[in-house]
Amino acid sequence: MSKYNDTIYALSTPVGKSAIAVIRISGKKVFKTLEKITKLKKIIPNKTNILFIKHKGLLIDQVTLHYYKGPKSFTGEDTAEINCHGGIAVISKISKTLEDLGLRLADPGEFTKRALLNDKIDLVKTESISDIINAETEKQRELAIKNLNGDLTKFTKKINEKISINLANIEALIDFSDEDLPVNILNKIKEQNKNIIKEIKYELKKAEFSKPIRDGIKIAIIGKPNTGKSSFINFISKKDISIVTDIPGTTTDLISSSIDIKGFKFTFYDTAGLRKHKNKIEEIGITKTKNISENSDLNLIFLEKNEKSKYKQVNNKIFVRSKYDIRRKNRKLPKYQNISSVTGSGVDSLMTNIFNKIIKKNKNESILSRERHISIMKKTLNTLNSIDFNTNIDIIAYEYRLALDLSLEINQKFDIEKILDIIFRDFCIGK
Ligand SMILES: Nc1nc2c(ncn2[C@@H]2O[C@H](COP(=O)(O)OP(=O)(O)OP(=O)(O)O)[C@@H](O)[C@H]2O)c(=O)[nH]1
Ligand SMILES: [Mg+2]
Repeated sequence: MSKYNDTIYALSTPVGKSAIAVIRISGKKVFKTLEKITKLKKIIPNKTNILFIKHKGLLIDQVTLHYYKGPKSFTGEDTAEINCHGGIAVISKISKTLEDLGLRLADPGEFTKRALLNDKIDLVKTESISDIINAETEKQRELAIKNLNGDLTKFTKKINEKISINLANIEALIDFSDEDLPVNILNKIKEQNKNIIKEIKYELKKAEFSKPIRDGIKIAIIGKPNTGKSSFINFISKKDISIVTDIPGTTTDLISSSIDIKGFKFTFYDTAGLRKHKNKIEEIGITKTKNISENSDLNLIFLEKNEKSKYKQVNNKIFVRSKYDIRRKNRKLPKYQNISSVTGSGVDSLMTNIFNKIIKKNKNESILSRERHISIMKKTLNTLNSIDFNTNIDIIAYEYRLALDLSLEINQKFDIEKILDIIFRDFCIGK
């Protein structure tokens, strides 16, 4: 049974003119609504119904209609998908009709939220639905579909089960006095604990690679004024996203551009660079540069001359010298990546270098990629790691229970309100 009393509707396809648009409705009033707008006495569930929709005697559109009777639907409630023509007036008329009939426009992600709270999908699947919709590159899609397919749920179930079994074995020892503890059983428990730790560690190690896939790889472009930073971001983005002039200090704010390189999402940030500021605007710009430089996966440092030593404090860097086309006799400085944002020379080689520096070959991606999952697994690992098996068995059991509670959090709905806001922040209306 659904936990909701109201019936919602939303356009599930993007706003704008298109061949077909899908309007989704879900809730107790779905069937009554369909009766009113179709005048049909019988709508066959799970079949394509082709019909005209009308309201108050007015013909609105010819549509195909899918009706799913709850609980056998995505949300667990009565649900319908109206595939109407994707004209702006059609969408607006159907929306208005549904409002007139007492339906409410859904909040972002509300269909999925209902599916979760009506126990049709688990928390991890909810997150992967958001990830698959938001996936912009092939690698992000691959990662999201693995989790939608249940790979992460399988992993966490396996870990939870192993921790539970070990906990049961520990609890079985509670009745023994500390002196009479069966040493062989305690040793087995310790051994098993080590195995669980190893499995979690292995997955967390791989996650170092998966998280940047999900979140995108951040590349900061820094360096002195007029070194060609903005020209470079414009060149690789194939459009003028950042202002270029010969006046030093043209760029003040962060300008970002995302580029798909072999299925990976790379986001480049053009910056004001690192230098002394002359006014408040520049000061803010330089603070932003410092932040992005410290939090990026790689820094491209555009050099004016040989001021390499100025950037000793910057980690993960590639030195670049631009304007190769106008440098004296096209002088190539072997220590740097020589490029030109006018002719494009050297840019491909720089991009390959960036890719190879970040994407390590033959790395298996982890199924852990969300910060929430990684942080829960890290906390579980720390708890398991810190257990002292020479102490009193009651204390060991207590700490083991803590570890189990932690690892269960990945797919448990307690404290749901706290995490729902975080998860549904990324959803669009209609999903
Ligand atoms: N010939 C040539 N000129 C370039 C190249 N890259 C940049 N320039 C020129 O150098 C000047 C500065 O370029 P920008 O891209 O604005 O440099 P910037 O590093 O972003 O400068 P700030 O925003 O002031 O920090 C402009 O006049 C550009 O046209 C290049 O590869 N070749
Ligand atoms: Mg600039």
